[in-house]
Amino acid sequence: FETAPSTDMTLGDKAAEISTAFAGYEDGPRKRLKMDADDRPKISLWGILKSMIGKDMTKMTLPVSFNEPTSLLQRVAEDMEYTDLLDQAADRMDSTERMVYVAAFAASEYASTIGRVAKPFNPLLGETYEYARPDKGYRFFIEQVSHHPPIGAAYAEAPKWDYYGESAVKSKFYGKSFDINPLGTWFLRLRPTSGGSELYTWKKVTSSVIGIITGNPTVDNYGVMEVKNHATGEVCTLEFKPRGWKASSAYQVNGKVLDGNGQTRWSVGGHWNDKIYARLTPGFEDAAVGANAKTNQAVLIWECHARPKGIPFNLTPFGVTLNEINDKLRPVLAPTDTRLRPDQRAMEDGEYDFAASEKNRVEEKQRAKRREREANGEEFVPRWFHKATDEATGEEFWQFNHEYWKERDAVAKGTKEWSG
Ligand code: CLR
Repeated sequence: FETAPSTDMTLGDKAAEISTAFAGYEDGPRKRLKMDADDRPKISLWGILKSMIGKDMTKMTLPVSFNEPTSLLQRVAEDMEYTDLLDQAADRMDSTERMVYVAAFAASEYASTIGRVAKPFNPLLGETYEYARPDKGYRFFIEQVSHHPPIGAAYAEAPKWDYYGESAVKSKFYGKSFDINPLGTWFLRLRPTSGGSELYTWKKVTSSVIGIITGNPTVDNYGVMEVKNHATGEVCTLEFKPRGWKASSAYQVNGKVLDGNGQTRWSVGGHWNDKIYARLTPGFEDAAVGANAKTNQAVLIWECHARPKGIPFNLTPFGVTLNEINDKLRPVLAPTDTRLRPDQRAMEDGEYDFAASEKNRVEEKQRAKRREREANGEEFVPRWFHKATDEATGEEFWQFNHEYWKERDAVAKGTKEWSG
């Protein structure tokens, strides 16, 4: 694997633009929650769920102790844990190598689901969430643009890539399993350091809570993911094996990278909870210029971060950083930001009764607002995204208007206040 030297000056401009988002993030991400262990009451999932067969998640009223102190918006931000792979992808000279890293990124998004059988807070309509990482050079933003069906529209950007799409989840409880189908397409605009730009797209696979009846609930992820590079015609298909009855298929993911002519160039595989490797297809060794990929030995592409035991709610160390609030961030956050939700904050601090009553209160307020809109013949209009059609795929998507960070910058500089 050979790294291309950076020649593109616009990368520096982009970095400078993104850095305006870093006001408030000076202290670096937090390492722990207020609590060291959660003491949620252990209730049988089946006992509560058995009367809800056929329902989707939005229609289920569950005790707050089934929640974890993240919102669905923040769960989308968890996709950012392994963006190093995108930076690495951009630095590769060969487009099939770039694909290997992009596909590993798409698969890495599932590592955080281990041990997380809990319901994220359902975002309110118009709720937003921002997350920036000066140390990694990216910023992320998402808005809840629809309540029924629940849709969050997201846009993340770094000097070498933009990652955007919608998280629209269709869920249904089948009794045996609770299935969550993400419907939206995800887009990655990669700016390889060797020049040009490439659009990649993929759809997420099915997440499912299994083992509910047997009292051993587990999150599984399965299905076929197709990552496409629209600039070159290369495709990586990744099959996430269902856990099934054989322990050996648990967490397994396998696939291959096909070039524009449909020829297999790489095989990719491993476990989405642990490591992903890539191996060159014999006969194509010349394509990879780097030393370790010359032979057809497997190259380690991705490795899951450690999951120390004893973090409340089984969060990952990355997940712990998401709902942080401090005196630097508070004044610059939009008033709609998840971090300001009192119910979720109470949950995080272990005040479950207060979390439940606050959750009820904010949801009632939202219902009242909706009735008011309906009475006035008004429709909710998202503030930061609007519907558009993507030229490469012909698909509808939520286009970011890029106003959020500008407005926030003005707020941080004290020249403006968040409006309405
Ligand atoms: C998986 C990774 C994707 C984005 C995504 C969307 C919806 C999430 C899912 C992830 C993980 C599992 C999830 C789901 C919504 C509900 C479901 C959190 C993050 C939980 C496990 C359902 C729990 C239900 C019971 C407690 C009843 O990139």
